[in-house]
Amino acid sequence: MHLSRYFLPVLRDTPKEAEIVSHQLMLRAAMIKQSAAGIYSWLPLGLRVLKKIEGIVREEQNRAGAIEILMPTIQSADLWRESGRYEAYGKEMLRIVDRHERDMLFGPTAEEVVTAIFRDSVRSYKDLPKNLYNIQWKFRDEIRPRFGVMRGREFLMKDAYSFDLTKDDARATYQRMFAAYLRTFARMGLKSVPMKADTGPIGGDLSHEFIILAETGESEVFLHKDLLHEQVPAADTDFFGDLSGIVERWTSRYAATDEIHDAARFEKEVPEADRVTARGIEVGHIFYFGTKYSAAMGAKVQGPDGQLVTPEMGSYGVGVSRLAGAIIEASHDANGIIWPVPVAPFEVGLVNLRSGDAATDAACADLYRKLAAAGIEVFYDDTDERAGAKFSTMDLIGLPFQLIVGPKGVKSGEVEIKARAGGERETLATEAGLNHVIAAVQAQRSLV
Ligand code: 5CA
Repeated sequence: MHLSRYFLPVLRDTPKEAEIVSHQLMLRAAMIKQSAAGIYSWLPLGLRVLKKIEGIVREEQNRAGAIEILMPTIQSADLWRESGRYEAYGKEMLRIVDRHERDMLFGPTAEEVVTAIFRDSVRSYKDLPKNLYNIQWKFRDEIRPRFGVMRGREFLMKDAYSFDLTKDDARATYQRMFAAYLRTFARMGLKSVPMKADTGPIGGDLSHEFIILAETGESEVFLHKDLLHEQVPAADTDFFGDLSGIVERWTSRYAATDEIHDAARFEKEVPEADRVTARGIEVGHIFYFGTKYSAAMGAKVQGPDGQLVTPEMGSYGVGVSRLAGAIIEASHDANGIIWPVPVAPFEVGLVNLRSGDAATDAACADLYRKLAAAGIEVFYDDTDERAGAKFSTMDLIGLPFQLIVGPKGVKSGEVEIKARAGGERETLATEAGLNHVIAAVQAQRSLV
């Protein structure tokens, strides 16, 4: 992509309305633009990040056996009357009346819709288990939308819903999602820690929040420090085998959000030197709630003995749009964002220090072609801005590697390379610099 043909309206100054660094940087780097309170447009650079996050979530869901569908954003109130949640959900639900005076709503979650799909199409235990997910916009009329996409009113969620014949099967499904979440967040360069959680309006008695530590997190968290070094399941993990060992390893040490924190237990179970108190961002939340929705909505399948059985359910959410902000909270410096390669909007920034100079233009065009041929996503600053402005834009948008090309280097057959994370610059012979950057990108594409 050539910057001269792109749409990147970066802001030089920090917008006053943004309280936390990810919100400030997302606005400054022209990733998002607010449209109304808690409602954002995604500009090209932000959309590329959102799609990368979505892609990782999708791959890990598929690996763990979940099947993608797409449910509507607008739902019928009657479905929610069946589950008894229509009145209970309160003011967070955006209620809509259509032209025929029918009560509709913008879905804040989709347990009812998916249970109706299941009820109308699955008849036999032989069709179980099933785990259906979608990546779809949700709306919650949050009383205080804030922190940009971290607590929006409209936000993108991956929500999966599982149906199992027995409690044991449901527990195995829960464990599969648990393990998939560990991989999902690690692949984005995040350290997530599952913590026992309150189930709120979704219900049930077993749930874990997946929390990443960041100073600006909304909740205070308490955990054993070893959890920060625990191993994430590898790509070749058998997701259909027994995953209880993985879950056991991740849940046997103390970890709790302030909602359910028990100070006495924390002090008893965790030696003082191992106690970590920090702030966290909830990037995922998984629930096992048994037959709460299947029973209320009359979803049944025929069991092996011919008797009707009400399936056991769970639901599993990932805050896809929230993750864009959460990753920035975890990875930035004073100059801007530092994208981990797997979620970077582009992998390499190519900076032409003298656009219009024939030799420099030709050298850049050649590098661009070679990077693209090697399958690297390149963002080429071919504008006639001054060098200083180009450097600060590149640092702000946080592409993992920069290739800097000026007339002097072209004459001596050299390029400068810079890794955004460490900030170190190095001058290498052009071909060596090119190969170095290609190898570095390839090495960092898969983090687990
Ligand atoms: N139905 C269940 C699981 S699919 C559910 O809705 N769970 S949830 O309420 O915990 O939401 C799932 C995830 O969505 C949260 O972990 C969080 O990462 C994200 N999320 C929730 N509310 C918001 C919001 N207002 N803005 C951005 N992300 C949000």
